[in-house]
Order: sequence, then C-alpha cells, then structure tokens
Amino acid sequence: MIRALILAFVILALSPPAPAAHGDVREYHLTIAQSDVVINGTPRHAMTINGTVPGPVLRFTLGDEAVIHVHNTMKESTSLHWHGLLVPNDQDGVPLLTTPPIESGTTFTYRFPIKQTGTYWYHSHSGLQEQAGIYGALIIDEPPVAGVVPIREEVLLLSDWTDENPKEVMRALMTGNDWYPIRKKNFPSIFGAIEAGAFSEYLQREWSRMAPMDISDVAYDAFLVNGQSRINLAGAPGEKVRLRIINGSSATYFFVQFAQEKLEIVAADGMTVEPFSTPRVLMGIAETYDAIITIPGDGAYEFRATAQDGSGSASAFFGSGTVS
Ligand SMILES: [Cu+2]
Repeated sequence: MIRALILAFVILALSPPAPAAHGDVREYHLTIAQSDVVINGTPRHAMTINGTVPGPVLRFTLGDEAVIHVHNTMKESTSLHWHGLLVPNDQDGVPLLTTPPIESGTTFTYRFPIKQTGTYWYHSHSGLQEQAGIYGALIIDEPPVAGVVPIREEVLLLSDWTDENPKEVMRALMTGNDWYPIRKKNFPSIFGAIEAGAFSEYLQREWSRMAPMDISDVAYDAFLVNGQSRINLAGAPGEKVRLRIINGSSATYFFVQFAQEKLEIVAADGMTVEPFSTPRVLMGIAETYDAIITIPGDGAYEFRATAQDGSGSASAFFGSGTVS
C-alpha cells in the first residue's frame, strides 16, 4: 500500500506539467508624446504613441494576459480606452469615470485578460486627443491550430486628419458658422436656391441653423490609411488577403471598396459573421470589418476609403506596376 502510494507520488512528480489553459503575458510599452509626424510628405504637429500616428498594432492571442504600460510625457493628462474589449471596469480607460487619468509625467499599467478574438482598436478618451493622433489597432488571434496556416493579413486603420488644433475645430462647430462649408465649397447660394426653385427650403434651413450639408461637419486636410493618404502593400495575382479594416476617425463615415472586386465580409466589430460578398461597405465611426479580398491579377489594385461627403479619400494599393 505504502509502496503504491510512493510510486504514484513519484509518477506524479515526474510527469510533465499539463499545458497551461491560458496563454502568455503579453507586455507593451506605449509612450504618449507631443511631436511632429510626417503625413503626406509634410511635418505636422500631433499627439503620438511611440512616435507615430497611428500607434503600434497591439497583438494578442485569446487567453493572454495583457499588460500595457502607458508613459505620459505630455504636459496634459491622458488615457487609453480599449474600444470593444470586455475588460474589468477599472481598466476601461475612461478618465474620471472608470480609471484615473494618467497625469503628465506618470505611468499607468493596464492589466486585463484577453477573453475574445477579432479586430478592435484603442484610443485616448481624454478631451479631443483622439483627433490629434492617439489611436491604434488592437488585434486578437485565435490560438493557432496545428496544420492550419492562416492567410496573409493587413490591418487598415482609417482616420481623418486636420492641421487645426482640434479645440479650434470644436470651437468652430459650436459657433454654428459656415467656415467648414465654405472651405469644402458646399456653401449654398441664395441665388442658386432661387434659380433651382428651392427658396423656401433655403429659408427653412437658414431658420434651423443647421450646416448646409450635414453629412460631415468638418473640412479635413487629409484622410489616412495607416497614417498616410496613399500606401503600397504586397500582392500577388490570385492571392487572398484578410483585411482588418478599422474606422478610427473622429467624424468621418467611409465608403470602402477594392478595385472592381467584391469584399467578402467575414467579421464585423470583432464578431465573425456568416460570410457575404459586397462591392462596398459604408463604415460608421469606430466600426471594424474583416474582409477577404482576392488580388485579381498582375498590377496594382486599389483599396479605397472615400469620405461619405466625397471630400477626399485614402488608398492602399495591393501589388505593384500598372494600377488596374
Ligand atoms: Cu471608442
């Protein structure tokens, strides 16, 4: 009896530990600063994460423990909010509501378990800092399956850029003047309205004090994909690529499309959906879509995100050579 117990004990002691049910601790260091970034060839003043706009892609696997150290080198307080993630309330990053603000010159460490998969993003939840550049993609993978090689992926983070101080943008919007419509050249003329037989509609709108064209209120200086208006990515004829598209803009809905091809939508806001094909998608602010594209042939094929009001676009070209 005792010998059997000792034997059982020895076997237990020698057997390898069972694989952990949960993954690794994934640690990131993010430094938030006020610095210049080059957008479309021009240096512009921004708020950056690790020196760039957008910040780095944070990548996790289901079951990981996220440990994210945020160092604030700015003169003002900041925060990071994990958009769409299920996290403990005190890690949600909404200052003065769930998490204390990260004061100037201090570090805060966010710590939460990764309990879901899919395409998400993170952004400052302090004042108007998100408009100034504090945002990035956050991607969570399924644990790898033996023998399954996932297709290539590209994260496409869309955003809108203004050279104005975001506080000035807010001030212009609050005064209800026509500064942005004039800049976008969609300011209606009273004579044009009379000519079109729409004088009463013109007066009605004037009375309501609404902006003349209400699709988008701000005139932006650029629309961006991964921080530039035009980027080039690899692509081979026949290759399938999974796009993780994120609308990280402040005030812009985007129509997204891929050359003359269809997008096969496989996930929305991080959740897998029954796949369907569509020529284009209108993405609201903060929405994410996963779309599979097939590069049709030789040459460069354009993924384009067009601002809903038609005032500009951002493009990612897949493949090289002649644009098809
Ligand atoms: Cu958000």
